[in-house]
Amino acid sequence: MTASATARADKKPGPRPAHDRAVHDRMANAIRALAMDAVEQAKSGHPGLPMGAADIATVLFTRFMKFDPADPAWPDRDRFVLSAGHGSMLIYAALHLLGYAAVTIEEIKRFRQLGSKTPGHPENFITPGIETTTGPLGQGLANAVGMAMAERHLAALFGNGIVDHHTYVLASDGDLMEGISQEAIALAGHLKLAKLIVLFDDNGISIDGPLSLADSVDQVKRFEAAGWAATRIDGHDPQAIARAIEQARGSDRPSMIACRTTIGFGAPTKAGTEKCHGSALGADEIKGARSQLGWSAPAFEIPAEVREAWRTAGSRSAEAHRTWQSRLAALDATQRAEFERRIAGALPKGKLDAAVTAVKEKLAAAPQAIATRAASELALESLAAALPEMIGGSADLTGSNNTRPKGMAVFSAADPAGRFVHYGVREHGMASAMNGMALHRGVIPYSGTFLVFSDYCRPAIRLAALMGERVIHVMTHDSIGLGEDGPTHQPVEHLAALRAIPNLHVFRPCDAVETVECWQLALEHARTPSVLALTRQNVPQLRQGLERDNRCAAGAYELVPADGPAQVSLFASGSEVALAVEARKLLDAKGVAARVVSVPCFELLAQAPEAVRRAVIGDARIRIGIEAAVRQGWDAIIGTDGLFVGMTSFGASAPAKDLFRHFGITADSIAQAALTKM
Ligand SMILES: Cc1ncc(C[n+]2csc(CCOP(=O)(O)OP(=O)(O)O)c2C)c(N)n1
Repeated sequence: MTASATARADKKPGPRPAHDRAVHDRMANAIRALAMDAVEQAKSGHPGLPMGAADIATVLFTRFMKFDPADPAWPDRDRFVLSAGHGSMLIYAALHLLGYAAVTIEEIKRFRQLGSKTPGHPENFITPGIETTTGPLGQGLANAVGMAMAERHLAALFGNGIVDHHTYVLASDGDLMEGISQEAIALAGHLKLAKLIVLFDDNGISIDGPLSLADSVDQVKRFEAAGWAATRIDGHDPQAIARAIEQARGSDRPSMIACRTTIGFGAPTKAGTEKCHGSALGADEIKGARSQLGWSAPAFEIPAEVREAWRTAGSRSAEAHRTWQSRLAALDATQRAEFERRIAGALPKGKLDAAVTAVKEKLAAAPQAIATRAASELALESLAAALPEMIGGSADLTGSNNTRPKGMAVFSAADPAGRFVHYGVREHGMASAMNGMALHRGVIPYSGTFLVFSDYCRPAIRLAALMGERVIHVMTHDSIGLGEDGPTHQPVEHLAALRAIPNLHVFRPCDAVETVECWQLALEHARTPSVLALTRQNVPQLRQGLERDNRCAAGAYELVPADGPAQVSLFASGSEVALAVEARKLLDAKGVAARVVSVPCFELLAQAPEAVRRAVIGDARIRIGIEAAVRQGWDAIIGTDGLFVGMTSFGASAPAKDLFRHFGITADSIAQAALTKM
């Protein structure tokens, strides 16, 4: 063998030879037994999927997957996404059997209990070896598309010797019925993500009963139509599974393998029916299953030879891991440091600060009365240059969202080094793929759509917040200020709805300077996703002069003090801050002292130290909140007796100026509200 051939062999260990059929069956039955026993003990859970998909998982994990239980975070491990998260015992059983230290038999016994490593649905932030949090069907599949995109991108930058892994998904009927799956499949097919392999647990059963009650799609044809390689096999035949996976690994397109399985395989009366989908089988059924499967070991006990076979499989990639480490060590020192920095998610701090300061200096020297979406583009020109890990995109609104800074190449099958993704009109798939990219590590995804379509992204944003992933959503056209497109496009309740999600930062900057500060905060918070709500319409630059501190960091701050002891506090966000500043002048002319507080981020204000919060809120007798959206959430700042100038209905189609007047969101009406309350 030549040296280069040896290197290749190191890099790509071929599949392990097949286990003897009897051995395979015993290994798969270990998954089935653990699933039955854990669900029975918890008196809740889903035994049907793990029992049905046990053969698939056994072949995949013991013969194909590249991973090292000793280092679940090995950057070049193959990813496995259990998109059908309700079947969590499948992955817990596999992790336990393969030797992942965190998933002990005690944890399996504590399935679904408080504080266990084996929660009801897989949580990546609880259990080492779990790649993403799944449960809401369809999300895992779309996350996996993002993981496969990140893999291609990083491979293009750092070489196949450092990044070269597959992303496998186990998806159920439910995953494929959800609309998000279409977005994910279409995007993956278009991008030719050849290292993405979906194993479809084609059991023809969902909760209500046979799939035929609700669905008659030919999934093979559907995937083929989207540019995938797709095939149908017997999901209980280990040889057929292995052959199909081998073929998929050689494909130049993403692959879907429809594995015909029997839900609850082995359960004497419930197999093949919805009765074993989501409840404990019961003692008699389990007894019958044990006898049918030829599994005589007591509950939670794995015979030594079966455990040994699984452990051997668990250590099969240790050598590949070692050779990967030596390739990383042999990398040019700068490249290696950059790869490690990016995988760790550490920002090049000095560079970020310098990029932010550069933008602020420009704005101080030549103030700009521009839309905050345009200010965001200005910020991105600097930020994206300083942070090569930023991968942008838009759901077909690139020119409106201003998310593609000049010179950012397009990510495509032909150029995976590109950093701008044309997601197409697929907001949900985009947001979910972004989660997958962030989970992969090595990239910071940001992208754009209209704020009103945050509803189309919401399930994925919620999961990003739950997982604590740094994804950044640029959401422009953030109020009636977008004008003529009318109420279908004018967000009214969206800020409140997004602010209701725990661990999500919703930023609504008032001008160009705040916009760059909010970008900085979104990037710096590594465990919190962000939404940047930005205007379509121009706004004045209210922050003049150069302030190096990030004033938005406290969530809110006094932008304009009152002339003397404040009688009125005007709190506003985004485009309405300029109205508050105008209203302050009107009040001043009437001898009323008012201060203006800009509130770019409710959540950061809520987290600020009590003294800071108190000082910002102040003690003026009259407090007025101003935001071209519903009041919900504002009482935390203005109190239940505070006044609110905003929206109480949907918007309308007209030029923006007319709409602000029509809905009474003007400097006059703000001043009038204060005077009436004096
Ligand atoms: C978005 C979403 N809707 C509904 C559910 C509730 N749910 C859990 S599993 C399931 C469908 C079960 O059918 P299938 O996906 O075929 O899984 P299997 O019965 O084969 O285990 C549903 C509706 C969910 N988890 N996510």
